[in-house]
Amino acid sequence: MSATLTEAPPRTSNATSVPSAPPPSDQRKGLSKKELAADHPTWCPGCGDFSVLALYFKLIEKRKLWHEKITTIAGIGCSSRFPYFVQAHGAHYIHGRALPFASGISLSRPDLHVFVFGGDGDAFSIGGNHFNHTARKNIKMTYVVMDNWVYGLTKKQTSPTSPLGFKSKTDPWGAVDYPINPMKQAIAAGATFVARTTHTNPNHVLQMMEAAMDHDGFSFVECLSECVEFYEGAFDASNPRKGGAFNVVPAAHDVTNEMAAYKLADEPFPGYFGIFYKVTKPTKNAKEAAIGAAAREKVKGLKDWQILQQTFDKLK
Ligand SMILES: Cc1ncc(C[n+]2csc(CCOP(=O)(O)OP(=O)(O)O)c2C)c(N)n1
Ligand code: SF4
Ligand SMILES: [Mg+2]
Repeated sequence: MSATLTEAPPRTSNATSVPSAPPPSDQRKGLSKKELAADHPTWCPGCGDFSVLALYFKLIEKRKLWHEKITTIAGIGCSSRFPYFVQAHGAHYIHGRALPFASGISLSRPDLHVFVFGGDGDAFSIGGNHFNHTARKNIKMTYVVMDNWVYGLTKKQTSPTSPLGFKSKTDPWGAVDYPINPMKQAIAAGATFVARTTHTNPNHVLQMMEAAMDHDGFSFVECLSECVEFYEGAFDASNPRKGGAFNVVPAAHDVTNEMAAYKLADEPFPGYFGIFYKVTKPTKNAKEAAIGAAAREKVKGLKDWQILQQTFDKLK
């Protein structure tokens, strides 16, 4: 995590409006769930999304991220209602467009950690192109896709991750289109951190979100999150409490080996859980910051009008 995430906010007011200095950053208490929770979530009782929200609160509390250092962005869908329920800066944005919006925040505010939450439809259907491009640009943010294999908000249409044969309002005879594999897609698109977890294993969700947050680059986490209303039991085979198997990524797996990561991602359901892929590559944030610094160096000491004059002179 960058040191700036835990720094106290800058003091901009004068002494009369700020009677005493804020406590040093290492003495400031982490936010409690009470301070982080906004509206009561409107999800159906039993929806997997509750678990992801609770663990997000836990992560913020554990890592002492303060309101002014977090931003929570989402698109549209049940899962994308997420920012409504978080008492921090954020936006519930256009369907499928959470990532470009989040990219702008990430590039312009390096002191914030940008978290994006959303569903499988938002990420891989309408937002499919944005997913690929944000990943290949390696823009620093954490993207958690709450994958329930269905469109929940619009009441049961086939999603890009619905398995073949899934009966929905758009496929009453059963889905005929081959589903995408989010892990393979993320690796192929160029994401530099790719992990998989499931809402039924809270410790693991927290572990994956924390590792993703600490990654300097585009970090993607697929979190299976059951829609109890329109796809009940979808993930039972991954839940030991329902007779399924929760297989963690083997300790010998080399997270920097792309081919090995594909191999893990290719396993049939329930597959593996953990970090499949993690590499270090320069981020777009770092590259743009370097371009900006070099440009500023060239005009160092000049007034704004002199910089403008130089630009006009060049056009002559
Ligand atoms: C441009 C546009 N097209 C379609 C919709 C309707 N719509 C809203 S949410 C959604 C799908 C959401 O599915 P997903 O992202 O999987 O989220 P979930 O509700 O399952 O969490 C659709 C098709 C919309 N709001 N805007
Ligand atoms: S419809 Fe499904 S995804 Fe939406 S809140 Fe209900 S259980 Fe969750
Ligand atoms: Mg969905």
